Amino acid sequence: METFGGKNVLVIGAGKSGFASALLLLREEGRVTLFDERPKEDVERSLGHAVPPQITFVQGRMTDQAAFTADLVVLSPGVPREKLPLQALSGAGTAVWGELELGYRRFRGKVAAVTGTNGKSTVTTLLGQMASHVFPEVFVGGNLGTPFVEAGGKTYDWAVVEVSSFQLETIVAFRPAVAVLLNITEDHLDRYPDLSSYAEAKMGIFRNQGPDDLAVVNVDDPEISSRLSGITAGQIPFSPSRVLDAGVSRDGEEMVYRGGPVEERYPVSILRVRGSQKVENAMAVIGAARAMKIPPDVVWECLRAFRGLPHRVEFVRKVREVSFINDSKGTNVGAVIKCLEGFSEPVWLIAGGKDKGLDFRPLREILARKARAAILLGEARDRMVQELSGTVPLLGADSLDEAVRAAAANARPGDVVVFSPACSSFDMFRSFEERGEVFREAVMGLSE
Ligand code: UMA
Repeated sequence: METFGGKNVLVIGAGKSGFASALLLLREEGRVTLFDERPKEDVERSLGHAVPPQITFVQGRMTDQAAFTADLVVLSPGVPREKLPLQALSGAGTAVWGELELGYRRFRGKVAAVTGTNGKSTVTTLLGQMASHVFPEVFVGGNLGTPFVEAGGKTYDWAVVEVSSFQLETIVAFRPAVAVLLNITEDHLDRYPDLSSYAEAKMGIFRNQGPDDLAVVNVDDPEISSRLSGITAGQIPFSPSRVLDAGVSRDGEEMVYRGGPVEERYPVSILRVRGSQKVENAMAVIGAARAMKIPPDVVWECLRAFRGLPHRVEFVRKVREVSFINDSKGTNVGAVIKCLEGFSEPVWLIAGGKDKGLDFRPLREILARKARAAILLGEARDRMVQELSGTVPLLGADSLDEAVRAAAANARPGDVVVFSPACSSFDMFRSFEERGEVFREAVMGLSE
């Protein structure tokens, strides 16, 4: 294993993943410089840690001059690649890795990786729970929250890692034994020129796999099914709508896995989570569990016991017969559609946030079918009004609290108020979690 003792290492971005990478490289006795556009005090406050004195902190962008003296550049997922002289660096033979790549090179054990536009945290968590029932040492993390590099230095049976398109942009050798791709719909168009480039970044999860590895793929998704020929790993397909000869499919009220002589059946009724995406997520987990040789009784029990993650179609409270649902993690249009599909009651949708350049028009049909009205807020509000007008009444709000109060004042008994923003949170909040908590507090503050 190549280590960086005594070598010159530059880490770009001092967030969770950059800081964890810097600490790992410091333990290897690398000479580490950490760059961030924010002042050191801000960075330390959000990390909740001081940057150790052995790490040189530089506020600002990495200069070309610094780049060309480096033995390794570690790029954080939130830093766009265009900010680095990548071609020149590769010409000079300098390694440019993301934290995922560094984590992979330091990891001892097998890796199951999960990506997709929506559902990846849920699938990673559930698969991680199943794996932890069967194998003594399991790491669960990645984009979900705990950086993968934190697993370095110890031996594991498996890592179950959520990986994002940003992280997959900076892999070199990352090769998961099991790779899961859930779905691909528009997201992050402030980072990618079009859906196709975003989809190609997601397909990177399969790039280094060989025939002994396994790929669990949603063959109902047109962006995925049109790219299946590029996968060299063995495939376990899943389809929420069709019956497949092999793989995981829906047969009436059952989810069925078929592989050679093996057949396993799981009733949809054992799933206790809300939302229409629950079957798709469960099928992906069943396929991945089979790839990891997790016994069916463990799969069944964990599917049955799982109650869902916070901020994902999460029930908060009923006030005067109106239910309030927190889906703050619904940060793109596809997630909102899937969330709304799960409700038969009339919906008051609260949406809006940071504008990522997504097309909001695919929401028109579902709003007309499911919603009484939409209450819009945040940076994307005006564009949402333009693209959604003529569907249902559109109201405006200047804060999440005001939106919740407006919905509560207008909703009728039996309605459901759904906060599923279709946007990221960074215009008004630090994270989707903070935004979800603010929503929850506003709902808890309503009087009966
Ligand atoms: N920064 C710069 N220059 C830039 C951009 C950022 O200096 O041009 C600095 C910021 O000031 C900040 C740091 O870089 O101090 C932030 O780095 P980062 O945005 O890469 O974030 P991390 O804190 O390292 O968190 C990352 C993931 N963030 C992103 O991909 C944007 C986290 O996913 C992940 O949990 C964490 O690593 C651990 O793996 C978050 C996310 O929003 C939850 N992911 C996206 C999603 O799920 O849709 C992909």
